[in-house]
Amino acid sequence: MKKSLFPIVVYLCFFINAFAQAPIHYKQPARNWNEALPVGNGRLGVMTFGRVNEELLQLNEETLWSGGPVEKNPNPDALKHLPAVREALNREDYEMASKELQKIQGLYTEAYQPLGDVLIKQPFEAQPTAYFRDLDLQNATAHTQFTIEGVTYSRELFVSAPDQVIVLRLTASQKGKLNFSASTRSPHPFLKQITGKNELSMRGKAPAHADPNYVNYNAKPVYYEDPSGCKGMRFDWRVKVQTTDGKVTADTSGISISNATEAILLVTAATSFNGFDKCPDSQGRDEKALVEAYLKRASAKSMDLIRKAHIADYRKYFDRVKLTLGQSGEAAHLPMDARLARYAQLGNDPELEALYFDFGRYLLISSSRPGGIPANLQGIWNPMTRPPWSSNYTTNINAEMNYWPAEVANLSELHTTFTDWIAGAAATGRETAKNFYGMKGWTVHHNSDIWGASNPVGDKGKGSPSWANWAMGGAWLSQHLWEHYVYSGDEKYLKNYAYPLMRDAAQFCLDWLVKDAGGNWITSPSTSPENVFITEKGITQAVSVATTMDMALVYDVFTNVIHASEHLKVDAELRKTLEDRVQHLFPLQIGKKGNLQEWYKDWEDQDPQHRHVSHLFAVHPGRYISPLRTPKYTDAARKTLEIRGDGGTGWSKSWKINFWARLHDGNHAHKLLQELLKLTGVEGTDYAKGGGTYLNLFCAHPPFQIDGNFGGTSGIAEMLIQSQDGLVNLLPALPDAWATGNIKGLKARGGFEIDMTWKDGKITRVIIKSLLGGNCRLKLPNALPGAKLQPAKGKNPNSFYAVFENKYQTTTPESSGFVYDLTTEKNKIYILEGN
Ligand code: FUC
Repeated sequence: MKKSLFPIVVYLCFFINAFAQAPIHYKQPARNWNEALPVGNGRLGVMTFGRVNEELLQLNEETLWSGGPVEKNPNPDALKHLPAVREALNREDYEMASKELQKIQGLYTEAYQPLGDVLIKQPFEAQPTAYFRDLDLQNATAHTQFTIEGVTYSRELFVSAPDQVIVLRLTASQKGKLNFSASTRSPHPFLKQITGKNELSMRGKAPAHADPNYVNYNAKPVYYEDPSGCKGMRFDWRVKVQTTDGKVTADTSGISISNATEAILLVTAATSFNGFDKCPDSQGRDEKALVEAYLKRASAKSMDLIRKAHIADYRKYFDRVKLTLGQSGEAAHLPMDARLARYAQLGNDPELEALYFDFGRYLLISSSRPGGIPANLQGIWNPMTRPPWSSNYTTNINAEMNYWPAEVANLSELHTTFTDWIAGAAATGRETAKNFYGMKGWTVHHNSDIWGASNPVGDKGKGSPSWANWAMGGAWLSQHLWEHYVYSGDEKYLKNYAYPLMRDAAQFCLDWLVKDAGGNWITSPSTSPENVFITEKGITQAVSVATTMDMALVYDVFTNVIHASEHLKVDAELRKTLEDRVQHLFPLQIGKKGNLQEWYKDWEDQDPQHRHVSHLFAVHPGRYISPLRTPKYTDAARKTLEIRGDGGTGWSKSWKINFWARLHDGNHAHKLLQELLKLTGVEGTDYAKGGGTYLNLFCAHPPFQIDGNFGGTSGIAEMLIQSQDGLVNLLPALPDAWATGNIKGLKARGGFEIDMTWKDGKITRVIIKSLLGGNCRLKLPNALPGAKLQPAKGKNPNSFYAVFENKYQTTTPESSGFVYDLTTEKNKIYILEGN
């Protein structure tokens, strides 16, 4: 940095800071982790507490997990038990079926690990004034600022993706007044060394194994030794003073800086992770070389250049979408704690609701970057060696929910972390299908991890089949493979990557289906995660046959493979088989209460308000049932939701927002969004207390689970645009509270990018950017008389909009509302305006 410019730049920054605190701001430091603020670049994550005397930066690196490649056949005995399970189910002996099924279990997954902490000690005697900290979503930067004895101290923190470093800049408003030390620690065994001028290194290893937090019978739930030399991921992270005008001393107790006005610290990390099937230790990458390369590159650049590149890179994603739902007036300037409290009392803060939508996009950009691995239960932010549910991938809802906003919110590239990861899970899933069931294709059960674990977990018989033995993960994951194609139109990706995986997931389902006495194809065994039924004889169990969720998932993967094979003009034979199976799947049923039945029979639920509403997969994210095609079954789905009630944990509420949006009830979706934003302080694993939002806007299951944030963001998008029903449906579930607003940049299937403005519930202007060309069939809540649109005719010729016509369909999407066709050309923009 050029010394002569320094004071001007510093004062300018203070001026800006003092008047432009970002909407997410606070007047006090974080009291706990759920008040700390997350920053990240997909790979490196930091939670910043904003403390005055002892700032805590809690660090993560997305590939630091316990364990190593999965054991492919951990329970060779499992294979022989399937016939006994099926026999018991034929006899309706659900108790026996469950006992036998429990014998078909393998090992638990591994756990996502923290990297360690940087502690910044600034020993002040006096109390600070004018304290604030904020998280600026426009620039993906966190600030902390306060004044002590006339000196204003500030800290700026961001994580750069282009330069792969965490940057912390500390300043004092008076020359030479900045004094601090930076020390490091890690929960793992480590070696601390001075590795260069003003540079500290932390080298260590993640555990060779970590039990899930709910497994409490092993004497050593976490261990680091692996005699075979395979497991135990190595890490190396560094803290370096890039520039300062002060005096620096460094030893293994930390780095001290005195009499400075400014100091810039760079922190970066690397692990030896070398892919899901490579031993992280013996076959690992050279983490030392990696971390040194990152640091060398970043050190050579000025802070201004690093910052510029970071902001440009982040905004490339973030600026694609802009949502305005109305003005909040004074409320918009309140600190977040006061603002959430006010919102709980009065509601009416549309800018907060739009901010929550943006926060979900921010979290996805900060936790998922192309080439990396997918966001886990906590994204990339986790301080514990035994985090809740191992902070892994839970495929019976949570892992998928993380990626619901990706396509519609115009972040398609970020979806690829998830779609890429599926190949590894499918590879182990092939072994699981073969070794546990003697079947072809692949599947994943309800838990997975960075190693692509796919077996039914439970430590060979200790887990409950109500969750451990759900075998439908392959079908659900395949939906993401398909949707990434339908939005992007990337033919090569479909042909070479997605389709073979989808086809083989369908192959597993073909093998897995059996015929019931009535000649219908059913799944047996079958669960409805993680609910329990009570039979007419009073038997309380979880394992039966043909749950509605299973049937809806099989329908989904089969119909997606049918469409995909049509696109690619391949596998005509297979298509015929799948079409036949779809026609003869065990049917959807409406129960005596008028609800969509969850079970094969019209049984009661042990917990009628269970947080999982798995059977409504058929409504969202599935396309089996819809108000535009299957109104009778839509009414039944609505009844199911009414019986389930509006309660529930974080992600459960978020899922319900998506359901109500798909049922075109915007006011109900909005009511649940308001509940999702309810401020909670409940820590620990206590989901009986219901979900809400922590002070840092993380979603509370509780504990924190990021799926609820992402599901909230996708729910808001589903209220504004839907394209799963054979057309682009604009404002399908607009709540009264959002009568006037606009959005820029949402995506619809078939590569349409949509901007729209609406007033008093009526669309006034739509701008469509067609990225792939083709017919854009639009359904609007009102006519747009000035727009010279053709009324829709016949079937939508756009093949991305093909919908499988199932036997429950009694109406067409075109039969209500204002439906038009617009022929588009690739890369052209169409402006549609009313008079
Ligand atoms: C499923 C849910 C739990 C939790 C866990 C991560 O098992 O039933 O509520 O979200 O995943």
